[in-house]
This record gives sequence, structure tokens and C-alpha cells, in this order.
Amino acid sequence: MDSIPYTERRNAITMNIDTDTPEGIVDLIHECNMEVFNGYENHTGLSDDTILNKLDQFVSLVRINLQTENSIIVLSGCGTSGRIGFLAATFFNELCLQQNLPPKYRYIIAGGNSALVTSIEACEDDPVIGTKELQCITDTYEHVLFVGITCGLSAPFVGGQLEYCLNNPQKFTPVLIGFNPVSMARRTHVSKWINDTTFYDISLRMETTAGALVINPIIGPEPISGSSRMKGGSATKVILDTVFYLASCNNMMKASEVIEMYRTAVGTMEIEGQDMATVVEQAGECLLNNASIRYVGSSTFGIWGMIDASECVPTYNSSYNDIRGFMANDYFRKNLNPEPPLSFVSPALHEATPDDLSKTFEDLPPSSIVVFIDKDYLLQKPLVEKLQEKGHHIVWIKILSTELFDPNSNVKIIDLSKCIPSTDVTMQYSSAEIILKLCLNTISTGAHVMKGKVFQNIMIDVRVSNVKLFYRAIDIIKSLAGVDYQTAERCLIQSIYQTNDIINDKTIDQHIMAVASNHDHVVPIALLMSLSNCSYTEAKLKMDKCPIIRDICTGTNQSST
Ligand code: F1P
Repeated sequence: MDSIPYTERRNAITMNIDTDTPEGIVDLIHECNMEVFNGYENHTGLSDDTILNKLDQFVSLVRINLQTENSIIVLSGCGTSGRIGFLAATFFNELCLQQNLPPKYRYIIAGGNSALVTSIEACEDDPVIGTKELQCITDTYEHVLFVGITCGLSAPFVGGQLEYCLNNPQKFTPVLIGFNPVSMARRTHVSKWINDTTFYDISLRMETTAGALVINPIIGPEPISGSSRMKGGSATKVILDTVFYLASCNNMMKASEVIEMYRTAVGTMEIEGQDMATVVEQAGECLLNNASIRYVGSSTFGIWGMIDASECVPTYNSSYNDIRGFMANDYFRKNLNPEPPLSFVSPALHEATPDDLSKTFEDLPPSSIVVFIDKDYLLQKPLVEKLQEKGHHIVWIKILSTELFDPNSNVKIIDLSKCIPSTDVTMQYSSAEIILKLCLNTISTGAHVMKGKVFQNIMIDVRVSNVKLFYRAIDIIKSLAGVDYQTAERCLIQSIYQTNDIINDKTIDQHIMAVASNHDHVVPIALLMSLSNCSYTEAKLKMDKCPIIRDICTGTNQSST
């Protein structure tokens, strides 16, 4: 256990989340979220003195950069980490403009703009592309504060960029954000990293280089093991918002005071637990009945919806149409890095801002759920009525809206406005975003738990879309089926290639590419093969009869043969 990185460990709090009630699921996730602020085991989370000290140093670095000519701040990451970097860059650039300062924040996400709303995970294994993108974006600047985010201290895409910064100290000041000690940084080799460099080597260099900063509080394992979009994403957001907020204002607040404000706001979410549980229950039923979940929101609130929805695909192998987010204004497109149109490989990106939402929602399966975020519920009243006429469920997540609620409208309300601290507008908006993120994560995670996509607290239908997830899948099979590494790996590979043959002439990169065209339940089938010592064909047949993946692990499914 000791050698397993914290970000991959199982959280004792959620060991039985899969059999809990919706209320229980919401409470357990909340309890885990609070560990970000309150600590885990003997670690103190974001309140750790060393970390707070480093955050104050980070603030000074940002302040200097904001005042220096010909300088920028680059935020880079893969998956959720890249998405949170994008949102922070967009938000704080707006603040710069409001303060008549040049917008200095830039973002890089592995896989480009499409990866903001779609899982394009394989790019995170490429340190060379990471470096090239960094060179390209920083080419004309003299000073760069580079912030590499990788929750597990694992993504080679970010590793390559940090290495480039360390090799060019006259121009770059690198900061690394993640949630493991450096000793647990990933030591796996990836094919494209020359000299067999690993993320561990780079983390070690970061830790021992004067001027470089490693911000790596231990915030405890995720509610669903390895789901770093949850606590990892939230902690990343708190860190970035705290630092950029403090750097942008002239008050003498310390990082600890700002973090305390977030802690109180998140802690208060408990009072809405019952309403969130009702929505989790509805959302779970919705997925079980093949209906859909939709989020609608404007500006960054809408983007949070799209992001939450997109993350369910790699985490739970959910289909693109199960949960989707839509923008009610054009904010998203306006804030994207310029890219050639052909690189927009994601349909979610094209379809992000439909002209007519009611047309888009015309074909929703019966009893779907549409979640309106904040003011959009009021702006979209005619759409709400249409959807209700068709028997869909409407949820309103109220955060910053001060409108009163019509009690006869048959709309389920989650009133998070009570959690917003009375402080300045920037902090209020940022707190609203983190609270919204946690609420959406709870709904989508809870719904997938109820759908049976989680066994105990393990994501048993994870998509094997990069090296990290390949090894995670092997660990899941190994521990749940009680088989050795070789058996777990063989079953996984046979399931990926949908064959009973032994495949031993292909690389991990090829396995991952093959997953892209195999939408079957790759990991559950491999698990079934390991559990029942059967062939791919037999396991696939059993699997096709099993609508609830969790039943495989409990043995319910095996009796059907
Ligand atoms: C990056 C990431 C996650 C995603 C999945 C695959 O992880 O893309 O955001 O949920 O786990 O990896 P990290 O580099 O932040 O650890």
C-alpha cells in the first residue's frame, strides 16, 4: 500500500459507496472533498505550512511576471488539469483587462482545444509534443512563468515541458502542481521520452533546483480511486485561484486566509445534501433507463457543465450522449486559442453552442434531466416549459442568482447561493465556480455509481486511453480477480483486441490506439475473463447479458451462465 501513490489509492471513507443510498453517496463524496482542506491521515492538505509558504512565493512570482514587460504565464496540463488551467487563464485574463493590464495568462492542453470538452488522453504520453507546444507559445517572450499541472505527478506531456524549462533557466521559471510526494512521481518509461527519462526524474530535478517550485500537498485519495478530476481538480482550482487572485489585488491577505474562505464555502454545501441526493437519484435512474442528462449554462458556468460531462467518458466508459453540456452563450468559442478548423476533432466543440437549444433537445429520450445552471433557468423559461410538457425533469442549480423561486414550477432546486461568502466579486465568482464544480462532480459520479459503474470505490469500466490508465486497469483486474500481473495483462490485451489469441508483438502505445476503436467494456470483459478463467468470447457473451457492470464483481452476473 505504501508504495501506491496517494492519487491512485483507495479512500477508506468510500469503500462501500457502491451500495449506499443517494444521501449516503453525497455525504461520502462531501467528506472526501473536505480532506482537501482538512487533511488526510497525518497530512494537513492545503493548510500545510510548507505549502502555504510556497503559495505565498508563487504569488510573488506571478506579481513580478504581471509587472514585467515581454513576459507571460503559461498554464499547462492534460485532461482535467488542462481544462482547469484553461478556465483559470480565461478568468484571470478578464480580470487583467478589467484592471487595464495586458492579459498575460496562456493555456496549453494536451490534444488542443478539442480536449477541453472531449477525452483525448493519449496525447498526455508525449513529452515531445508538449515541449513543441510550449516553445511555440513562448517563442516571442523573454520571461515565462510556467505552471505544469499533473495531479498524479505523472503526465509526460507536462514532464517534457518542465524539462525544457529546467534546461532554459534564463527564460523560464517552472512551477509544478500535483498531489503526491516526489518520491511517488511516476517512474514508468514512455516510448517518446529520450534517455529513458521519467516524470520522477523531472520531479526530482524540480525539487532540487533553486527557483523552481513544487506545490504538492497531500489531499488524500479520490472518492472513486484515481478519479483525479474530483479532489485533484478541485485542489488545483483552489491553488490557482488563490494565487492569481492574491497577485492581482493589492490587499495584504495571505494564501491561508483565502483558502479558509474556500473551506468555509465548500463546508457549507452540506446543507444542500438532501437536494443533491434527490438529483443524484434521478440522474442514476435516468442513466439506468437509457435517458440523458443535460447541463445548460452560460460563460464559465456553462463550460464547467461541458467539462463535467466530458470526463464521464474516460472515467466510466459512458457514451457521448449520456451526459452532455451545452453553452447558452458564445463565451466558450471566443476564449479559445486560435487553431486551424481541421484540428477541431471534437463534435462536442462544434456543437457546444447551438443556435436553438429547444431543437437540440427535441429528441431527448423520455424522462431525461436538464440541469440549468444559475441564471440560465430564468432566461430559458420557455424552453423549461417545453421540456416539462414532454415529461423531462428540470433541475436548477442556483448560485449567484438572487431571483426568488416559484414554488409551483415543479423544478428541483439546489440552492448553493447560501454557500457564497460575502466578499468581493472576484472571490464570490471563484467560490461559485468551485461549488458548482463539486456539485456537478457529485451528480455525475453519483449517477454512475447508481448505474453500477463502480465496484466498492473502483471505476471498473475505465477507458484504457493512455499509459497511466493501462496500468490502472491492470491493477484493478489484479486486485479484484486475485490474479497475477501476467494474467491480468493478458486478459486486458485480449479484451482490447477482441480476440482469444495471445498477442505479444504489440507495444503499449499500439494497445492504447486499439482502444480508440473498441467501445466495448474492455476492462469488465478482461475482469470477467480473469475471474472465471474463461476465453474472450465466453466473457463477451456473459457481458452482453449484464447491464450492470458492478454485478460482474459481486458474482451476480456469473450465475447466468
Ligand atoms: C490527467 C488525466 C486526468 C483524467 C484521467 C487521465 O491526469 O487526463 O485528468 O481524469 O485520469 O489523466 P494528471 O496528469 O492530472 O494526473
